[in-house]
Amino acid sequence: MANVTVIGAQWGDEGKGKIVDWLASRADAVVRFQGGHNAGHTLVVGNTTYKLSLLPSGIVTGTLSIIGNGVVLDPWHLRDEIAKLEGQGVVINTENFAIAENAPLILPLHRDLDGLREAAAGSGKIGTTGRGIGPAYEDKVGRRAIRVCDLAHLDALDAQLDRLCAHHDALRAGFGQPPVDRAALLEELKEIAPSVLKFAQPVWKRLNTVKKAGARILFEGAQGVLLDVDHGTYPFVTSSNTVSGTAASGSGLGPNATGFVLGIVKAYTTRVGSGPFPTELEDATGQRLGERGHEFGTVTGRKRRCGWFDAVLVRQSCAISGVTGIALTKVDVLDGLETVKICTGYRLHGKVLDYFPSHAADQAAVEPIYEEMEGWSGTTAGARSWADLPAQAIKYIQRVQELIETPVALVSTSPEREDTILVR
Ligand code: 2SA
Ligand code: MG
Repeated sequence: MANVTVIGAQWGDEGKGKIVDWLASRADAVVRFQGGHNAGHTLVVGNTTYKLSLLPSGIVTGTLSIIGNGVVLDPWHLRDEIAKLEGQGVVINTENFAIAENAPLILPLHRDLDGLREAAAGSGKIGTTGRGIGPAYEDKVGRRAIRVCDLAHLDALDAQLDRLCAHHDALRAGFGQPPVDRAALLEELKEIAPSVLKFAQPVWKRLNTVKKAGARILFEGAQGVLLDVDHGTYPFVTSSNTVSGTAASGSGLGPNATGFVLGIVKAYTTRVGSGPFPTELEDATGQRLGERGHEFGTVTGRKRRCGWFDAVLVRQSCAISGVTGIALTKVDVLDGLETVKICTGYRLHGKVLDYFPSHAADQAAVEPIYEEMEGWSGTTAGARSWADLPAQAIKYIQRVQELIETPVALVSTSPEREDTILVR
């Protein structure tokens, strides 16, 4: 296996966790390069279910797992997630886990601000995970962030705290909130510092060393291309770049390291949070997809919106992210439907579009153009080869591949690691 970069090609929750876990057992290092504990990756190994949100999925298999500089790190959440996994028997130590010393921290004041803004936005809210992701990235770009390496220099943090607190105090005042309790923040940082510093290092260096030694590196994306801050359904996006290119900048390896770009694609579409969703089904079929697909957020438990497969969106995601091949997941959720629909284009003010436009009002106004296909009555759940699939399901997969102009490399037929069809 060469290096692989796994990204979501829709709005997240495409089933990346299972695929990453499957690939992690064949990799020498697994790297998270963007996002934070807003991600939710579910891994089912045998009888055990692991729910990860910040740690790279490789941690479960004992593979070297790295949190890159592109991630925003909540140190308290990190401590809790490590404790939870250790409680499930997972071994986490400095041999198999490292954190980029230049990664910015998510602080309690970021979570506060995330919540205040969402509450104030009413029906115009983004529907964030409330984890402080956006405000933490803002402070990174605003050059105000406290970073992992600062935890080793907390006695020299005065000037940085001045700038950070001046900014946040002004914002908080706008919401009628008291200023940041600086002394308490510093105390909290002092208390948490050792549990993070233990793993902190220049991971760009470690990664370059393992790369030179021929290691196979797996880059684990979070969320999906349609939530990318540049390419997604702005402003209903997350605050990081979720496209494959971020694997390089978010880890400290050049773009030639990203290798095979595997786009994870769900056989239908889901979205959690607000924003446009052309193929959304607010009827019994949407309900059925949600129930059969267990479509609830891993992090927040929110019910996911469901709809038909949108080939226009996925074609666009694959192009923007240079996807080499896709893994198609959750085909079994479509089992038993009499007919299935695929969106092949949009109608906007009388014109036909073969792409998703950038303006929010246009994104909300496009009407999907559907192609209808016969469904299949047999089951695809647990299939491990093409021969196990009903003929009509194969036709559906082939049509998806044609429309998105990207080959299908894998088909996943259940959450189980081994229920996977390798196409090429
Ligand atoms: P944020 O918190 O600032 O990143 O939210 C901004 C938007 O990004 C969406 N978002 C997600 N969408 C799908 N899955 C995500 N992870 C969790 C999961 C979500 C959960 O895997 O289930 O448990 O609710 C994720 N993270 C961020 C979010 O819904 C906003 O639309
Ligand atoms: Mg998820």
